[in-house]
Amino acid sequence: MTATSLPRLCATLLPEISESTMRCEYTPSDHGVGIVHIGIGAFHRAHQAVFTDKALAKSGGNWRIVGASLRSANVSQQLNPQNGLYTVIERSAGKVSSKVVGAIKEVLNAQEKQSELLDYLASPKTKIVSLTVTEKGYHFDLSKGEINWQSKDIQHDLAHPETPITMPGYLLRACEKRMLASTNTAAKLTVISCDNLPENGHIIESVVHSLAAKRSSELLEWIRNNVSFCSSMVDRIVPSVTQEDIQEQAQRLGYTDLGLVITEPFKQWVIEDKFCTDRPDWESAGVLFVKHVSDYEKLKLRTLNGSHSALAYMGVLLGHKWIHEAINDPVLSKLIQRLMQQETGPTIPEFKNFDLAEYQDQIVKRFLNSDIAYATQQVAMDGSQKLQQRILAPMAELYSDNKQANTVCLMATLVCWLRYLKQETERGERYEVSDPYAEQLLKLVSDAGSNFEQLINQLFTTTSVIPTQLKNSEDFKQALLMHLTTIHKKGTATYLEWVLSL
Ligand code: CS2
Repeated sequence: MTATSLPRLCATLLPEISESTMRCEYTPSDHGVGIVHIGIGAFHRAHQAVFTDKALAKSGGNWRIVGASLRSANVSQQLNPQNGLYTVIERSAGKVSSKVVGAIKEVLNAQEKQSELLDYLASPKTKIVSLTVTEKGYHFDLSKGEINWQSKDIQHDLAHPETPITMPGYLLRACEKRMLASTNTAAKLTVISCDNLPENGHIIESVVHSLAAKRSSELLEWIRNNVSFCSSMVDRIVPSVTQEDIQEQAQRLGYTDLGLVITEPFKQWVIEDKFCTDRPDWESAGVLFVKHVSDYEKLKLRTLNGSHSALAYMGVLLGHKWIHEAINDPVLSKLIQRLMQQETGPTIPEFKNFDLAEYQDQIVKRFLNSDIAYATQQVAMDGSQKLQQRILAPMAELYSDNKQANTVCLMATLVCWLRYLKQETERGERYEVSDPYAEQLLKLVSDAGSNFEQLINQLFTTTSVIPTQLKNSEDFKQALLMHLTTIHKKGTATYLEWVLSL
């Protein structure tokens, strides 16, 4: 489905690309593969692959990437006919810049190319496996702090370890193949998590270790000795690309690119320096390597992602389609400032020579960037997987410090998420809720109706959304009840004004 009549981007077209679009500054085919990336969506293409592209241009090496999609053939169809090439378009303040990235060699759709993917994952030439599979792809229960054994997909992988379907299942099988092939020197592997989860590397380490322990003690031991799991904090706002974007950009670029990504100029990657293998010269591309990444993760998850989620649920209910519209709403703008300054801000650890207020201002400016339209519904997805690290963890900390007064905007986010699960905006427009637990959550909200005691009890006892510490707090329960009753009686707009008056 080529969207335009202009020629398709590919290796042979590369020399003909006009000067205004920068081409990758190296010959991609000169470099072998050293990285497998699982979950090759737009975010990876606009983030880790861009850092790797810069490192290849600067210092070379066999660091090209084989991307894998576990569930869909879309990206392989977009990129393989283009020899893995695609354009990264940065847009802000009316300015546009474009660059063709050559870091990706090819994309494997796991459903069709499972054994090829497992071979790449197990190859000693692959030193690094990086991950962007979204929160739900980890099959980890944050509130219990352990692998979600109830997950049907995890149960599948336990029963069929040689033909896995989950990301952890693929990692486990890759390790097993490496162990079985080991001669004198084991093929070590570094795994880097790039999803918005706190201590994401530790999470995947714990999930893989738990699975390995069920398989064999020998495998668990091999993984402990030969695989390191690095946490990382990733940041770049990357909206989904539409067919209209592809059409519009083709006219400007002079070629058709079905794999292009549109993003903001800002990007940041902080990685825990725990590699047991070599790595690309990512430092030269601006990556920061640190001993502990969890403070950076807290900073970003609570400030940017927490505010994003607040804007998303409040925004959808008030009829704002885009994040830049939501942040332009005076009430939402005040709420977000207060959320960052008085609520999440005080829970962020201090960094040397770092100005938190400036960071918060920069985030508001990034949200205001209307040149990259980011849908409130995109951020609203998978709330059951996002609220804990973004909203409920800082709230629990504030409660334990007896600072309940500074949690009203956090509470409003939780309440707007519950109201969002009614699948109807204030004006009565209907929408779909996308969440791995959608069925259960929608039923819970609809069965409870205006019986909010029931809603709270069900939420506490049948889901793992609310952390135990908050569930045990009578103050939290009473506050939640009051907020739910108020939004129900007054409607979202008046409710949010009331929140600001507290
Ligand atoms: C967003 C993130 O969709 C979401 O949940 O909050 O994807 C956000 O845009 C990125 O984390 C920015 O780095």
